[in-house]
Amino acid sequence: MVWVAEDVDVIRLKKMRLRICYERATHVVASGLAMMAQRLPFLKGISPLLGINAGIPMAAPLTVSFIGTQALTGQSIWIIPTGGATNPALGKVGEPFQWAFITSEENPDSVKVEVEGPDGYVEAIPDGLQVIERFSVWFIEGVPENAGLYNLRLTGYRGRNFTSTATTPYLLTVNIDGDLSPFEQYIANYWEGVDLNDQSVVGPNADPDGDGIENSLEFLLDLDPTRKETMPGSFGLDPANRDLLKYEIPLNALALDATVTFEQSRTGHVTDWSEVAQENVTRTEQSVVLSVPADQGKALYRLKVSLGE
Ligand SMILES: [Ca+2]
Ligand SMILES: [Ca+2]
Repeated sequence: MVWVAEDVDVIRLKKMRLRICYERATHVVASGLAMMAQRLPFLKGISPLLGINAGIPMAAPLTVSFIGTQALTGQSIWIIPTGGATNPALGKVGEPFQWAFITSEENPDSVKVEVEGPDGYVEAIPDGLQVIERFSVWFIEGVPENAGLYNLRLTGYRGRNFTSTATTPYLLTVNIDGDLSPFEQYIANYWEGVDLNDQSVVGPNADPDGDGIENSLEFLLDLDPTRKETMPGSFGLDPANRDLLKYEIPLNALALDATVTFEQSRTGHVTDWSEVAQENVTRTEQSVVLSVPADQGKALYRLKVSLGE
């Protein structure tokens, strides 16, 4: 998968006075964004969200009945992890996952599983998982397809189809580990929760801080995607060769897998861009340097990044 963002640096030469203007161009690769949305975690780096009874399963009341318990005694039926199930539960993309639970009284006939989303809990389950009962033990199991930290809410019902008396909702955190790309890890350092599902915030082409530098470039340039900044780099005549203009831009060492190129244009028209010859571009772990003749008149250059996997 490759997605592309472009920024345009306009370099004008006027009577040896150098002026840099800055523009932005957007190039959205829809299929790349769709895959990105699936691979990003829901939540990252939060403290475990424990169910209200997670720490005291053995203290659950054992003498109440399923029907009318809340009204009669103020107590309720608990969902209890069993068989070594932990909360948070850990899993890995592509590997079998199982989380077992029972209730403190009477086996429920149905269990509703909800996932916390941008608008609260919705009935859902992470892709690849299902909820199933075997011999009065309930399981959330399957092979998870997407990495993420999912907040689930489990509620058991005495009747089928989520009817009759309900258990106290049980909050379960499921952390599905995946191999995050350096860009995804960078994004996860700045956002968590529902924001990680919002491509207008975390997408490679998004610019949530409004500084005209898209997230993929913020990553490449090791900037802060949540704070307005200016394009980094130094520009001027090359001290080693006064016939050359030198534009040096510092890079994020973690973006070594990203492909960085410059494109040039005389007019800026959309069809009038060509890649700068490789001999004029020097890429190292720390920087990329563009060197071009100083006497060529008006020319426009844009920095282009492709984030591969
Ligand atoms: Ca930005
Ligand atoms: Ca920024």
